[in-house]
Amino acid sequence: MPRRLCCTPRPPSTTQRRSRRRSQAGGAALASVTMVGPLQLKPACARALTRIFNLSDQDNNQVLSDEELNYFQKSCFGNPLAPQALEDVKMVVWKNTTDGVQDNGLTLTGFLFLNTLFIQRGRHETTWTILRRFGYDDELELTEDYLHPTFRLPPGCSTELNHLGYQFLQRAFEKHDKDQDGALCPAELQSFFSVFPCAPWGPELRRRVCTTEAGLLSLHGFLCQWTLLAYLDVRRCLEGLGYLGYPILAEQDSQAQALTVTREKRIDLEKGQTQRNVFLCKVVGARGVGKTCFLQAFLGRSLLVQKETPGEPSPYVINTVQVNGQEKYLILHEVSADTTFTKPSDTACDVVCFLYDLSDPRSFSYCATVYKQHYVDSQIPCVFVASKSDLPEASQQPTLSPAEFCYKHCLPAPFPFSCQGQGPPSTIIYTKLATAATFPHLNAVELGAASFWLRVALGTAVTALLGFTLYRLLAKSK
Ligand SMILES: Nc1nc2c(ncn2[C@@H]2O[C@H](COP(=O)(O)OP(=O)(O)O)[C@@H](O)[C@H]2O)c(=O)[nH]1
Ligand SMILES: [Mg+2]
Repeated sequence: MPRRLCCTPRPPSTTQRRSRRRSQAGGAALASVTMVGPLQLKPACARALTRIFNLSDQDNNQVLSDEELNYFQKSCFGNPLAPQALEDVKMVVWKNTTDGVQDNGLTLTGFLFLNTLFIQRGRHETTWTILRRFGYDDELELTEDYLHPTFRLPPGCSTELNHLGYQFLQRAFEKHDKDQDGALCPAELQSFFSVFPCAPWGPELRRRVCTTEAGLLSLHGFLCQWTLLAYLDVRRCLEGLGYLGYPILAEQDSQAQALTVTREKRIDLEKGQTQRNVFLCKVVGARGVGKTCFLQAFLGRSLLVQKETPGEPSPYVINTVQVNGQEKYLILHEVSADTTFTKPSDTACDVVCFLYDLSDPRSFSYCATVYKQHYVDSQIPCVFVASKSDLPEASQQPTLSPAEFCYKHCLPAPFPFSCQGQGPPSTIIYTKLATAATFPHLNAVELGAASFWLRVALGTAVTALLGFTLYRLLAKSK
């Protein structure tokens, strides 16, 4: 039994009864309906209809134009309104409300009035058809089927937004970017959130994606956030697209069509190529080596800028990098130094970035231990990074130096990194990480270790042992 849509239903007045009779005679009669007595929509119904109005107001000018009304009518009832019927509808609203029609379109007041009128005239089904089309059930809640359509994610696969998803989200962003400055200010963000039951994210987003210099959410940051959501929590991503009205506005069966499930990673590795566009990099290192700063540096923020960025640090950041001329999304995940690496999800990723503090003699051993225990036999590419390279180097305590350790394990030589200084930090290391993630089948030698060792050989200390191994290494890389 569907819920009642109105409070205080009243028997139709004489005028209404008369007008009903007239309206049966023809569409034009609608215009002469006079409303008497306030029939109130129930709050839940008014809320649902307000959300439907906001979604249908595609240019976000608070008015449904003829074109928007026709789109709405077509998606709810399958056919557009005849031009005369459209005029009649506006006329009846105009006659009965003070601000229901503006700029030759229907305002929210007008839209709610129209629905009240349907109900008052016993045409509840019309309003129910609208509500159901937008995913509401008898309780005026969005149905489970609507918010969470069936979506299968086999193990070893990941989820990415496809061009339909990006196109739709870009449109949603642009709709709310009223001043068209390419960023959403707090008021514009509030307007974007208006179709959600509660804000889908809070101020923590500033530490997760790139923002403009003024700290506002740019289109790039916005798309990054959705890419991260699709990758980490596909259920919430589908839900979010549902709140944004994806099936209706993109004219698709469900939000599932905005997403792609990637091929199983195992097959990518076998074939030596991948179609993926989103990669996950774990950032592993002892406490204090600079992991949080390394993540923020990926958003283009130097230490100085990071100190001025408000908010809690985020364990995830996401940005794009160019790999062989193609744009790829790279997610960095800061792995807490307390992690035990016992669950498969603790280790699973596309590339690992081992961070040690070049000025701290004890920080490398943590990386060496985690590498040997959890990654030495895996197919996951590993990259060692010597952080705080602006500070004087201390010799690391284990017997093998980081460079020797990497050499022994056929890994690229440690890459120096610093986010201290003027201007945005260098992005080279992030490109290296994304490249290693995109081409996991290429071993360290092919990824540049050979040229590094060549430089070592031509430069400083060359031991006899190194000479022989170098020869073998070079022969192998040919
Ligand atoms: N000199 C210098 N200090 C850094 C650099 N990166 C991080 N730090 C400092 O190292 C400390 C620990 O950094 P944090 O990112 O919190 O380390 P985490 O515990 O590994 O996440 C902070 O005080 C940072 O200011 C760097 O590139 N150069
Ligand atoms: Mg940290």
